[in-house]
Amino acid sequence: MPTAALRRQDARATLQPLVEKAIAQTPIFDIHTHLYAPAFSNLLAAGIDELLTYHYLVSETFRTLDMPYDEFWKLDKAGQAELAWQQLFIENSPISEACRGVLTTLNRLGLDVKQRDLNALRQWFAAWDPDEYISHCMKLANVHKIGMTNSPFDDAERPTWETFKGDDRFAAGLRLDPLLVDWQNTVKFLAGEGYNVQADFSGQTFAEIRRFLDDWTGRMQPMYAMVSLPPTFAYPDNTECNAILEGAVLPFCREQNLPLALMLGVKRAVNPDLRMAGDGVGRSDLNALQSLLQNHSDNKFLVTVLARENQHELCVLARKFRNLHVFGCWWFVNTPLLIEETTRMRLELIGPTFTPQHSDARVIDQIIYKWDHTRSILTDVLTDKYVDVAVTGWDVTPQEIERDVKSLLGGGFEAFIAR
Ligand code: HDL
Ligand code: ZN
Repeated sequence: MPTAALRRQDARATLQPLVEKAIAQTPIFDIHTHLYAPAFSNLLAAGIDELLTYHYLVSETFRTLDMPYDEFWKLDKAGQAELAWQQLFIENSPISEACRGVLTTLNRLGLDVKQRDLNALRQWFAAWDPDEYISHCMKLANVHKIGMTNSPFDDAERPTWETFKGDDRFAAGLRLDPLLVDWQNTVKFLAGEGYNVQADFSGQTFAEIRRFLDDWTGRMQPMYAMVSLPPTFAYPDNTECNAILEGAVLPFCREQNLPLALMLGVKRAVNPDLRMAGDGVGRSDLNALQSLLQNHSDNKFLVTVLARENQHELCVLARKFRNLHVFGCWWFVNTPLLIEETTRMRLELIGPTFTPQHSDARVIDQIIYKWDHTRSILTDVLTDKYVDVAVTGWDVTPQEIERDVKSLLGGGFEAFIAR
């Protein structure tokens, strides 16, 4: 009788190629990004200078750069990119996940990073048509659908919604942060847009917020509404955020069968001098999420958390509430160590009933590396889990592997939002 180790080895030899093939060949629904369809023209970022000035690299650049912050921000995009390239790739080895990602992307695009020639790279990117380049990156990343982050509060984005009639490659996400975390300013914006709202929520305010939500869901047809909330978010609580959730957002989402995506644990502007790169992380009190789930069983919640310390509790809440769909290794969790730990924990606690990753890409080229890196980790972890049951005599079939992978890479999300 072969030893247990030999049985595992045999099972892995059979299963690993099947898992690797299924994950490589299954087109991905990337459910949360900051990418835009070409119709949003100047909002879509692409190419080497955008890759090098991605805010993850900006914060890393300042680790070894003594230049005053405002001197950096006065530089043009190319100047900032050259500084990042020098600091992170030439004077230090580019082994952080964000730097490695740039190299994975360049390599998968067929570019020779050995040359370390930034200007040669720029010429290659400059030759592409923006729309064709989007499809090229999606093909290399095997991403068939990109979830956008769309804000009715963004002056640069709002006008395009008067003419945008959709793009099959993109799905909208209705971002609500200003409504929920900055009410005193947003109430003025809403009034200016013709909604009869009062800062103290008197009169028709909640009905008018719902009319605003109705107008924008009508325009965008979003997959979900979404908001990022700080570690201090509490529920129930006597705050404007809670009042708007209770009085408008949750009832509206319930009636529209529209999931609410909660991204918990971000501390905005920890270092304001870093601008978009200046946000930090804090451990959330997930009693707030537990109370939301207990009190709003007819609402659907998509949740990702930014603190490593919150991942386990989020999984346990998913075991208790079927109206909670866990997704992504968000931002500071999107590193090989934490993707592996988080994905293994989720598979072991809730089986393949979550969405392991979203890219959060801000530059279209990034979907190439963000998904390459996640696919290889998911292949290893999922194979392990199938080997664990194979040694008991339970053989998952190739069709079942394909079914599970399709669910993990967007199918489960689509089933959840359609339910
Ligand atoms: O709030 C969010 O959606 C975050 O993803 C932020 O946009 C953050 O700046 C980011 O890009 N993280 O990956
Ligand atoms: Zn994001």
